[in-house]
Amino acid sequence: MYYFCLINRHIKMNKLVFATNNQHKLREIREILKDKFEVLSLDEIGCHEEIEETADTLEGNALIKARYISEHYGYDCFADDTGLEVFELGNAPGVISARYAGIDKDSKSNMEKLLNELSGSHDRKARFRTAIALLINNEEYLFEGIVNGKITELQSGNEGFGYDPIFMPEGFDLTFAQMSSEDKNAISHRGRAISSMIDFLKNKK
Ligand code: ITT
Repeated sequence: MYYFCLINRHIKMNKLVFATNNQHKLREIREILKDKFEVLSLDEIGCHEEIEETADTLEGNALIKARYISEHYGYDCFADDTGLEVFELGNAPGVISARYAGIDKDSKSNMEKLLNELSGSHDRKARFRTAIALLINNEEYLFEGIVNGKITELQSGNEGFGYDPIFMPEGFDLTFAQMSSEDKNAISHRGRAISSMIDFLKNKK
């Protein structure tokens, strides 16, 4: 009986909800965490409501999403909020990356707006920054992942999502959208933030 409980506890500890409505992110995270954690989607726990991201920092928004799931559904969970920070534009679009071209706009419009804002500019340095909030056993933890790079003049590649076709990571001649998901995950903002979270969870057990 005691043995059974231990196994059960172990299985439960390996389940984590990822609080995102972005199916691309979900796929990336599942690939990164495969073999380590069973990642449950919002759909799988029956959460279909919109969680409003009202904070003015990535960390604040990640915490809002993770706290919502923990409070309303009682699961251990984590959430990520990601921003593209362009130095020439004072780190815009940053926390408003998803709605840079307007509330109803999509990635195509966001990229077009960014390329217009940067047209003629020689300084195209940028970085992706991800903040992850983890809520486990009612305790909160934050992790960060950054990848430096630049904004290209044109869109290239069909992989990935969001701003990937115009972001070229430092040390590469390819945009994220020209890389396989495995190669992107190995160096990306999200991959790095998740690695920190995995290291933390390993040491916690
Ligand atoms: P959730 O809040 O439901 O997780 P979201 O799509 O709103 O999903 P974010 O606010 O974190 O996610 O993302 C802000 C914007 O940055 C959004 O337009 C994404 O498409 C884009 N983005 C996030 N991660 C990206 C990545 O790895 N590569 C390219 N663009 C990314």
